[in-house]
Amino acid sequence: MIALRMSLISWLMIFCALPSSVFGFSSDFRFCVATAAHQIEGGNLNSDWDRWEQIPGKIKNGDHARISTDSWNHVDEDVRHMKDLGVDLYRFSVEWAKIEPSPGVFRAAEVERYRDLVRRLRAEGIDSMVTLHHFTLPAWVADRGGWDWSGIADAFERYVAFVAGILGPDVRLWVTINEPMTVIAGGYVSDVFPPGRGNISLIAGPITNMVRAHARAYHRLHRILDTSDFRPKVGFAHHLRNFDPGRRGNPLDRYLARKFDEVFNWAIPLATVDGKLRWKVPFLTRTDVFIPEAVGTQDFFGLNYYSRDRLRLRPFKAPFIHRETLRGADTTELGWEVYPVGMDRLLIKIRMMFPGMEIYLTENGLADQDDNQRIPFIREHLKVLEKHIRDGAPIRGYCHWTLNDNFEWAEGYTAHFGFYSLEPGTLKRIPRPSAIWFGEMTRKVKETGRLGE
Ligand code: GCO
Repeated sequence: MIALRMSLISWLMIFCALPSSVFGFSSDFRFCVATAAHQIEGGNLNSDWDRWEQIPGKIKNGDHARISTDSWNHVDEDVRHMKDLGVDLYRFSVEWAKIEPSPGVFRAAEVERYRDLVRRLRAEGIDSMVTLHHFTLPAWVADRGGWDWSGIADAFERYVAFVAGILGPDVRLWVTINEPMTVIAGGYVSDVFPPGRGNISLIAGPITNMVRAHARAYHRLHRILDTSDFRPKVGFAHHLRNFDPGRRGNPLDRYLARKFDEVFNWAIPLATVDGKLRWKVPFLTRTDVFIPEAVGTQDFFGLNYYSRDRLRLRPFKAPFIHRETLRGADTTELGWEVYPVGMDRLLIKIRMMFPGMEIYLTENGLADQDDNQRIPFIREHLKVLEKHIRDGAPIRGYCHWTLNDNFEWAEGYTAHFGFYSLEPGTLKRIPRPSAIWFGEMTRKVKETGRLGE
């Protein structure tokens, strides 16, 4: 009997000592919403994107971001809504074109606005994750060649140092560059983003400069901010997609999917492991450079996950590469396949390639004006996270894209990613049913550690 009681007690002790991950979401798991300055603030007049938006035909309906959600005049409302959503992390970006509108001219007041926001959020129990580059460049950087300019890493580092000097220790989580490969795909492979080069053979230079700029920012942030009891975490936010062959048995399609995966998904993350940035797509693009300063420059893996592409190669029919969606698949307002399994597939790979590295879902979301799909979409993706967390993965947070409907780049205002829609004219924020649900769900998960039914 005594022996039995002993063993019961030992079992109980072992049970209590088990990491909370075995049960699911720990109490310090972060729920979060994500935004980007150009998409929400308005008035970003000294940027490459503002110019781009003036070119007829570039943005659907001739939309532009000059007012957008006018976020600076709606801070009270937006912070209140974040509280309603139950988030304790807000991912937003600071705007280089506003902070350094011409070379070497830095506007402290612009960064102080962000600092006030950070403090304001903190007072409400919400931490900040700050992105330093989210698609837009100052027009003067674009004039010098943008990501092709050999001086861009220096200039980026200077700007980052200025921001860090003001935001300083109030921010623990930093994203240097958001979705570097989306900038490349949109602005260099195709022409839907500035600078609109539309030529895949030109991608090696700008990608190399992005990795260099990231590495310089990474080291500079740590030099400025690390102290004996404070060490911020710095990383990228990578947009990873699942690339699958359009025709399963077709060797051309399989090859294409493999190459997209190699270049779009992994070239940059892997360069932060051994400093080697390399890929090879015969006849189109190849590179092999060593960037020693990039080694070890991800304190966390930031994953933006949305969907998958099925690729079909048609060697004799322009544009040669066709992206398609599985027939009958559930798709969003933008035609993107709803595919939570893809998040699982990518997390498996990330955990294998970056063992032990903390992971943040820096973005996940969907365009869904009617809000019919948002709740199941989020639930299914969170289930995937829960599975990985139970399996011991150090997944630290989930950022939903996004708080309010906003300027969706080339799609203008036709894509509705927000928990809140905006009343035309007044810009009053109106909650979609999923916003209410999300608030209840985050509270329940914080209490129980489980997603539940
Ligand atoms: C991106 C960006 C966001 C988008 C969001 C929805 O992935 O393009 O990070 O700026 O708005 O992803 O497309």
